Amino acid sequence: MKNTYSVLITILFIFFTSTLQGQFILNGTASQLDENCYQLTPASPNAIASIWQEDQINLTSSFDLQFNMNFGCTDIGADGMVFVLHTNPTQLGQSGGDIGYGANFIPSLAVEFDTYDNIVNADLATDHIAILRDGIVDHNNPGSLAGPINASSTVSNIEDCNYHPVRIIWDADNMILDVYFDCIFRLSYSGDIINDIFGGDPMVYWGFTGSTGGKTNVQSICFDAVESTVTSTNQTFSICEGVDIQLNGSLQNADYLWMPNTDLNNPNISNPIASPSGNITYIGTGVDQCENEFIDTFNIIVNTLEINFELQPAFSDTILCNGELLNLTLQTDSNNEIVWQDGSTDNSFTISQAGSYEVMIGNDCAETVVNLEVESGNCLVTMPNVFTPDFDGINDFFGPVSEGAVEVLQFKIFNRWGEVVFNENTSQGWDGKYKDKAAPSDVYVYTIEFIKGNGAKELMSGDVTLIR
Ligand SMILES: [Ca+2]
Ligand SMILES: [Ca+2]
Ligand SMILES: [Ca+2]
Repeated sequence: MKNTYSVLITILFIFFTSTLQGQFILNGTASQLDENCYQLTPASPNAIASIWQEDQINLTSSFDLQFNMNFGCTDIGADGMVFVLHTNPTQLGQSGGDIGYGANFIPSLAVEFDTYDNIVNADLATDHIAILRDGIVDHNNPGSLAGPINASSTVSNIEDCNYHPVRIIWDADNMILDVYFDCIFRLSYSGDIINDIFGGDPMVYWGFTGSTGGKTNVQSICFDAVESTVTSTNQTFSICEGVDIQLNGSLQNADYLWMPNTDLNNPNISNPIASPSGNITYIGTGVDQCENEFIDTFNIIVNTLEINFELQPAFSDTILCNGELLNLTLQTDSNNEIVWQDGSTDNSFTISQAGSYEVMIGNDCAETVVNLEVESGNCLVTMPNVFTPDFDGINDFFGPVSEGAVEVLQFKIFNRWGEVVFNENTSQGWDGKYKDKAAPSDVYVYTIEFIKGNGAKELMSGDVTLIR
């Protein structure tokens, strides 16, 4: 049974920590090359393609996407690819200068990577990027929101057979979209995308379009490194003792360093399996292909399968002393929740009348219920002022007198010269002997510290007359 439960828990955690990238829906000439790579267009004229993630994202949350784009090997080729946020996951656009995007995409927000200079669109002669909305590719139109600007900060041509790292970050709090190309910041758009473009609906599909026209190129995209939802994550998971959990770092397929590196199957991958025996915080630092660091924090709470606790005062000999309150204190693992029968959750509880009480102590994996029967009693402790240690069975010892239990912590008796004649932690008390001889009749001084039946500590002092 326990193993079945473990497997179930592990699967759930993998599901909840899955990243932004799921399955793509392929349209037009798009095809999947391998696990991480998709070809949008072959080198044939007027090809049109789009690929869309099958799950929507919510633009009220930030995202940080990284992927690698290959625009083919022919500088005189065309036309490029476009990153698009749109509402229809099967949408195809137009070929040629529309780059597989175009008038079909209302509403949409897009980042074009344009490798062909269409004069009619006021393109740049160099390969360029721009931020667009609603399918508009004409840079003279206000729908061309930012750019165009050279895609690369150093070279004019990106149709060079190489994969180029691209990063698109949506900062939902500040409503800023940033675009990086070849690890260099290139372009930014600031605006209320949800309301101004998508009519208030934050749920959109993300994907890519691409096309060729009279000129062609083989164009493809790889998702070797995909960041999930925010730049750095800080997540807390609660697991049962003995159950593994997978830590899913923000970056996939990246070098990672996890600290501490204990109880991990591999501290240098992005998604190690952790088998912690107690609460632990793992901090993983991943480095992407642009040398950016991503820091992921996983707080793992490990719940015991057995509930350990300590109740003070120990309950078997505890009573509610007449005229007093009974203050209970419960110590248990910090992961455990405490619920008293009145719904209070502190680790202390005050009882003012006799009766039945109950406390539940539990965590995500186990719980126990403790029933308390509280009886009232007389806890008054008195110290006699005279005793007669002649061993006739009457009044032979000097010590605390009580109906209830008394636990002596310290009990000292002094003679008139200040010598300690008795120093023992016993409630039976002093038998009147000092150094194995009968101490003389006299007045002696005492101090005593003890715990009463309700757990309360008390200190008393005074004098007592020994009579022979
Ligand atoms: Ca070109
Ligand atoms: Ca163009
Ligand atoms: Ca070019």
